[in-house]
Amino acid sequence: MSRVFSGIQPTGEPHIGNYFGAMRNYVRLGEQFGKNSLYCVVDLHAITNPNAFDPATLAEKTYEMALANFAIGLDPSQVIFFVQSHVPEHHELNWIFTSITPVGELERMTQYKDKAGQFESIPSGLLMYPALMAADILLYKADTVPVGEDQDQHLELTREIARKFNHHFGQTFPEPKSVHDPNALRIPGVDGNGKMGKSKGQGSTIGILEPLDAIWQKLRVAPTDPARVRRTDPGNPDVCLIFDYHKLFSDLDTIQLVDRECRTAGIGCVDCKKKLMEGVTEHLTPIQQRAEELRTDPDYVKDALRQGAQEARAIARPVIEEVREKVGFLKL
Ligand code: AQP
Repeated sequence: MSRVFSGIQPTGEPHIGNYFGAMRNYVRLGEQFGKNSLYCVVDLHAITNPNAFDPATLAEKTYEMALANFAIGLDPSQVIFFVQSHVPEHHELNWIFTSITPVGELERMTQYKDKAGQFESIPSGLLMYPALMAADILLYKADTVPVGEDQDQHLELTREIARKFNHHFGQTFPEPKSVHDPNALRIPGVDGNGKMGKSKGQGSTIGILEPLDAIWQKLRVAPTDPARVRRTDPGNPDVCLIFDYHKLFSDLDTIQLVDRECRTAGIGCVDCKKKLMEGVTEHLTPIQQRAEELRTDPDYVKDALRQGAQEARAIARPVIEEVREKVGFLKL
């Protein structure tokens, strides 16, 4: 039987990159795999990036991330949804994995190289991040991992760690594979500055719970095809992030219409953005309404997380017992 695992960092408001790239797949796979699908707010990962971590807001961001996942339709009574730091077995497996993972492999990770460049003094947790991610997945012997394309390199390393552990200590772990939404491989930030990412700040993101008028203000000034200087110039949708967003939010007729009309200068960028906003409103309004409903019950999220941590530990403990024995720790 397959098991699904994925994690999301409480480093800021969940955005449409997280939603289309990963979270929507959580719901789909959750319906298919039920309690064999585990989703986790990875707060231990979040503290590895000093730019995105503030102890004064970590708990609130963790709570909000859980709430957002429930608002998109993930049902905590159908799946296992929990917070990483509530299941200490993640630390233990992480430590064992760090002892079989060469530093060179970790230094080679693109995400590490991108992030490490921001710091004069690099936290070692940032380097160890992929070993902890491998521990997150393999602690549940998960083989299916719904993530954005940006996580593929980490998944490759997870498979390598599983192979290494199995080789040294005997067959224990599966070699997990990532699952992508082909329409949402790597969603660009609304500032036009690379991949949309929470830790890049609000200028990069369109939050799924962000007020619609604030979203419009961002779309209104978002860059489009730089070669289209005047309204009468034909544009190229293939280099326009607004067109990328249309592919996520608009129906096929609208996508084809803006594609055609942009190329012939039949539609201006402002009208194209207004059409996009219609799709955004239609998609996000029910999610935002559900989030508001959830906020009226002060216990819902915390009760769900308490239950989720218990369910996750029930799977994790026997795996850790097996690992301890295979590694050769003294048993009392
Ligand atoms: N832009 C994206 N397009 C497609 N998928 C994405 N994911 C993240 N951004 C995009 C996927 O969302 C899941 C959660 O990943 P995360 O918590 O690491 O998200 P993040 O927004 O990238 O958070 P960071 O690390 O705080 O931001 P940056 O990138 O600024 O450092 C994952 O499955 C991820 O693939």
